[in-house]
Amino acid sequence: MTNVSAFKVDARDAKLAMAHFYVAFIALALGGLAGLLQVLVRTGKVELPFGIQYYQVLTVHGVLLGLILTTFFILGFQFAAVSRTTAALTNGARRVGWLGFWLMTIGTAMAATMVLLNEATVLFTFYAPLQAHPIFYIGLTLVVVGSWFACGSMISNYVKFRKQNPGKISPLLTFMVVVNSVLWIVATLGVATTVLFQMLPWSLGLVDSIDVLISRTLFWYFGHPLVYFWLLPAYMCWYVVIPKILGTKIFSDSLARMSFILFLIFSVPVGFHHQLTEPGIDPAWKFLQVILTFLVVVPSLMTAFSMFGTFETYGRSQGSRGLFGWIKKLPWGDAHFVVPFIGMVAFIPAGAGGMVNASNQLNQVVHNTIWVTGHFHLTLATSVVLTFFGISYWLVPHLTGRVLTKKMNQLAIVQAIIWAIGMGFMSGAMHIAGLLGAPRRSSYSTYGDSSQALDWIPYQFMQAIGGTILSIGIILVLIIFINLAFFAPKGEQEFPVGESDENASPIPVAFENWKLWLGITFVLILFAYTIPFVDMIQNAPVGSKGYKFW
Ligand code: HAS
Ligand code: CU
Repeated sequence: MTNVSAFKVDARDAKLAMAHFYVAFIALALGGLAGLLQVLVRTGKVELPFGIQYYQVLTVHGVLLGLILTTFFILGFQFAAVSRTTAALTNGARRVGWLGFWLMTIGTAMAATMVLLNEATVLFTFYAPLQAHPIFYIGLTLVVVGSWFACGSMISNYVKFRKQNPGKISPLLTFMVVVNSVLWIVATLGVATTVLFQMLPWSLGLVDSIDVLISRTLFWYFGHPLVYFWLLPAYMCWYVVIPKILGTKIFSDSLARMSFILFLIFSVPVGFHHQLTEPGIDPAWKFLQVILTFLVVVPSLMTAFSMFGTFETYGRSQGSRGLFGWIKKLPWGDAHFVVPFIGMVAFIPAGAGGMVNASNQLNQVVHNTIWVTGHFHLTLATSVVLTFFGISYWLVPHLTGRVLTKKMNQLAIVQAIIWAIGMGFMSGAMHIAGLLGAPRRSSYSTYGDSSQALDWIPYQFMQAIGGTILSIGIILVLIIFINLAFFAPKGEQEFPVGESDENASPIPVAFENWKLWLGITFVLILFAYTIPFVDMIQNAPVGSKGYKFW
């Protein structure tokens, strides 16, 4: 098992994965710069040059980091994971993968140009009544369609495996990639519908008005599973890669598959937890979706349980004693472990905050405050992103035929610690200010000189300190990425994939029963959304010129 080359990602697939990573890390550089500008502007001491608008910078930041960095990184990682654990892509599948990549890249360039021209200052959620230039929506559509090509290409590899190995269970990592790809396809149907049938015709001037409630509901039908599309690749690393890095077995292959299936089933019918304060949706349906939201917390609790199980098993095998003795035995000098581990620790308060958000009454306190911004900087910008950095520290050299040197390993650990400190300040200040009622998405200038503005100044400064520290963190990641892509010494870096215990009970074949899982997924979606949509359409307001769009 020590022969690394037997477990390598095919060289042609490696190129495809790396192409995705180049775009992802360029997005990180530009989006990070926008983030720094924002925290500085929010202190009220710095003004943006050249007439650039605050909300324009905020849009650049959110779109590049929340939508572009994530999608490109995830698809690149998933291509590599499938190629490594199943088989190299067929030539046809690889071509479809490249087609998807170019569609996404062209779409990104179109959308980014419009944002930079201040023609699409609509924030990363881009929902009505904010309106962008049609080219922005066409660009986003190309990104989504391109991602469908990518997902189709990965799924085709899995289908081929199933045909060639009847009755055999698929490799865990490939199975996880398929779940996440299916989740993504189901989710993006919502955003594609609102963009193509509502926003684009409206922005082209073909219709005078659109139904904002329907548009927002379609957006959040997509927006919540979107956050799990970000999270699941991090969970792939936690479940499958971390045990191998520790040199121990996967805690339970079946449990990991079960938790992924639960994400598929419960991710989509929960979008109303972003709309709890919106009129026009019957509280009974909001209540139902809140219950479903608490059900989708379960697979995360299973993941936490599984991770603690892995760490403790490893610690005991190294001779640890007592309840927390295993902590001392963990490999604290190995960036491949430490970086995602910091992400995991952050996910404990991050997840608790999510449950606060989802609790109807508590949501009334935090909704539209900067608490929510604090929440997603812990979930996405810490747990998920640090895990992505951790992945790239072995995956990039694996793909480029290089190795992570001791020096870079040290720098990676320093980077993650800097990230944790910076985010501690920034996200901490956001959570506290949010509880005190500070609005989200506001610049100093929005408050004017009101006394309210003065209340938030100490918190804005804490955010600026945190944001500045984070910018140093971004510079370090970029240094490491460039080193691993172009300059690190040649060699063979392992793509770690954990194995199950030989004594584990067999994995139920029911996990591969897609008719069953997709069936349940659609039934739940129909249950949670049909009547609310009928209500919205029947009670739709009439547009300004008497035009009723739906
Ligand atoms: Fe969220 C808003 C609810 C998870 C991202 N969320 C957002 C927004 C974003 C986002 C971007 O219900 C803002 C959207 C906007 O612009 O308006 N969220 C939840 C819930 C969860 C959750 C219930 N969110 C995430 C994840 C995200 C993310 C993950 C990105 C990746 N969120 C909400 C709600 C809102 C919301 C409302 C709307 C708020 C509003 O009013 O607008 C759950 O999935 C969380 C479950 C997590 C756990 C934690 C398990 C812990 C683990 C770590 C184990 C650690 C170990 C290490 C083993 C239960 C797995 C231990 C070692 C030691 C030594 C200690
Ligand atoms: Cu959500």
